[in-house]
Amino acid sequence: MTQTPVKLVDYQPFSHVLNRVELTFRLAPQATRVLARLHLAPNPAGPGGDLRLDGEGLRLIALALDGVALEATPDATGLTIAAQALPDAPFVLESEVEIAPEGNTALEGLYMSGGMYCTQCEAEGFRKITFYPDRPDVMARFDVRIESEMPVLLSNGNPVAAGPGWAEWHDPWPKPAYLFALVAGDLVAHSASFTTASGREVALNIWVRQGDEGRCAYAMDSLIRSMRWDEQVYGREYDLDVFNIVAVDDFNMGAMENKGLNIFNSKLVLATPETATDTDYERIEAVIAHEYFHNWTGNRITCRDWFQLCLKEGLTVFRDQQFSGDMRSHAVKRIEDVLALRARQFREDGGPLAHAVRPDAYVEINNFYTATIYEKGAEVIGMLKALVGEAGYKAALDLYFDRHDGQAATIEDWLRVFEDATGRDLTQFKRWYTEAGTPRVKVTEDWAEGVFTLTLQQELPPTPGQPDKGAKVIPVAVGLLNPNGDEVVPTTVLELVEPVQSFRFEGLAARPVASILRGFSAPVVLERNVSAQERAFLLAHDTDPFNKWEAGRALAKDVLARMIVEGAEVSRDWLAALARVALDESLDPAFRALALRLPGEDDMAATLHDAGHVPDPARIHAARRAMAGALAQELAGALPGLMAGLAVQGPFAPDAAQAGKRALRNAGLALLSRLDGGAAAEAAYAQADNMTDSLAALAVLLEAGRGAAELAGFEARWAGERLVMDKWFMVQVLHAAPQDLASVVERLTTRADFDWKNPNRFRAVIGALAANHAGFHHASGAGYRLLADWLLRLDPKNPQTAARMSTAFETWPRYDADRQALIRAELERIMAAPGLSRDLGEMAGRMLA
Ligand code: 0A1
Ligand code: ZN
Repeated sequence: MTQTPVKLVDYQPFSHVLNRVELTFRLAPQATRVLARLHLAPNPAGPGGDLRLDGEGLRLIALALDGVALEATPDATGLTIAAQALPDAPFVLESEVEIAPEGNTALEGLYMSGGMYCTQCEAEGFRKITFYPDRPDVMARFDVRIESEMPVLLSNGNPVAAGPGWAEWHDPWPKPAYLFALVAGDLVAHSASFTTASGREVALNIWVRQGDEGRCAYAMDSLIRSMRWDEQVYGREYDLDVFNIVAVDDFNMGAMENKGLNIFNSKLVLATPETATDTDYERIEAVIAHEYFHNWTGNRITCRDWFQLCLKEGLTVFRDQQFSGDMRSHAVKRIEDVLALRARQFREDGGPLAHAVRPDAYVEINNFYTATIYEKGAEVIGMLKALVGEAGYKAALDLYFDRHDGQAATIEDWLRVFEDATGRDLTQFKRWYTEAGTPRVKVTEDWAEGVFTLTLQQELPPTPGQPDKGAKVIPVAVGLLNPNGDEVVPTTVLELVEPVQSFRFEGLAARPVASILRGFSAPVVLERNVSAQERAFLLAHDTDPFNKWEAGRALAKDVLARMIVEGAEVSRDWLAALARVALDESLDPAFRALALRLPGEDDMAATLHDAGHVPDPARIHAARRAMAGALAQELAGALPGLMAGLAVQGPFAPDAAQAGKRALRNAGLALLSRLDGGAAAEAAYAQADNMTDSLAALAVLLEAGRGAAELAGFEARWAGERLVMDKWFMVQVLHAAPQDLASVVERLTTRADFDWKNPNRFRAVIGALAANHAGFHHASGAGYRLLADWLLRLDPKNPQTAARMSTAFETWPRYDADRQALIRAELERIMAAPGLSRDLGEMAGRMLA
């Protein structure tokens, strides 16, 4: 297979400018006709020469230039019109192509889901719809006419006119093709309206299948709050007469920010207390906000090329994280975000798939919608904000919107607005965008004659293709506590810019206890020799809620690591410290629930590997269970009272306060099952009146080796509900005992309702297979084999999702020689498969390199 990378250094502007696009769709499942009129002109700033249009899988029916038929033979990736055939002045290129949405299982371009037509064009799906310069720096105004028997016909922008069997849309805002969308279906709307700060009325609609309209209220409420928040916090107003959201069942990702017509995976729209968990509600709120915020950060200002993907994604994630913090709790949100960052991005950054936040080469761009570009991209913006301060950040963002509105911009443009607005030189800071890998910051402390000195040393591990790196600018937020727990130096941001640097704190009466990297002020690994006593002290006294949690986390990891490696007993001090937090009613229940969550098995495998050990998944699993058992014993007397005190009064509300209570109560239930074998969980399952509690109790029962009757009852109640049944599939796989995992997955995948071409269902089973650490890494290799079998089966149908799921193998270098050999053999089997996609081929190749 040839894998020619696209390189950032090769960027050239497009040969032509495209001012306007007229599209007509005559929809039919097997033979949709797409007529396109492209209003083109030579680009004075372009390289000149031929006109090259992208196009894949299109049957060309007719082509004409300024009304004159043109002979052209498309190749596998597009169509070239030779320079000699092109006028030196503006011209119109017309094409008619035929495509078959019904057979499109890749879910890119125009496809069908549950009887409706829908599109997904990011990153390069528009080329599967018509011949077009499918690149983000070509921005045009779109006029769209849809002809179809379907009752609801939607596209971007504002509605212009409609009649029986047709509708026309006009989008006044120039946009790249990846933001194009079309939907046609038998849909109903949950509607509302929004008045912008300047007094314009916007019609809001969430379009769903008949019967689902009662499940949209939370998504609509989240949308309205997002619109208001973006006005209040960023001064950004919505800019069309309508904002449409459509929920579809078959979707490769979470959702998509198409201009004025967001398309969502239905699991991120539909929710009732009976069908959705608190976590689902929280994600719906965050993703609705994320897609809405893209209207400014992504759509009004887009990316010049796909190497700049973090320009829109890092910034939009940063904005949605700020929003969620404002809506819920900043402390809890920060802890959750850091947990996710470490689990996904640190893992990626430390393995064969590591890449820069702005990479400089790719084979398949769909493989770069990663935790590094999204989540590390957001962290980099958080650091920028910490360095320039609130006022500097606001000035820079105002300048960004002002200067680049309507443009396709770059990371250089982004950094320049910060430099121009604040006067700060960001040359060194830019390394965060161009160099991969998670820096390690070693801390040493010194106390002499009333002066406390912190010495910070940064180490930058090699990553694929980047053996050597320059020192980063690392904002390290520090606070100092005196020995009785009072804060003597409030949070101060130290700027680490050299490989090694010392910072002095003078005038202290006694040696302080340092709270370092408060709020997780930089995405680094902190290496510090801290005694268990000092960690326990910070867990009890730190005024920074993130570091308070972090101290407990670090303590738990130290204890668990010793249990795994040395066979040590659970530390009594840790048990006592954690019990104090769990029972401290002055603390937010959500925070206490997070403190009670033991380090995950994959996290421990990474930690042990970093410390020079070879992780043994079975030992990690056993030790973690022993740790939970000991914690349950420690809390035994207090659990019933703790749980009773957390009962929720009144009707279900998906807000942070109730969700926190449920989370802590269910953490208590999990501990109780270590003592009573699951009896309380059986009762809890029977009494549950919402999905959060039902699913939590079911998981506890499965962990305890029970739950058969409950699984059957759940299935009988929810058999027709796809999103709820996804949970039923997933919970069984996540909580299967390691030795049973392969057979559980085999049983589930032979069921008639294992509709593996649906990405949600595939992820519910095959994604969960890889998330069950001890089961996936069972020494037999059965987990690895099963995953590879399913990736190879999915790849010809849906290469994008197959490639994403292959990242389950990215951690292979951590494990012992036998497991390494087993995983490499599966990756080699994948590489050798005939007809392997570019997507999966690139991923397997990078993992093996
Ligand atoms: N831009 C969307 C995510 C998205 C990316 C790629 C897709 O197909 C390859 C689909 C959606 C977002 O950030 O929400
Ligand atoms: Zn996004």
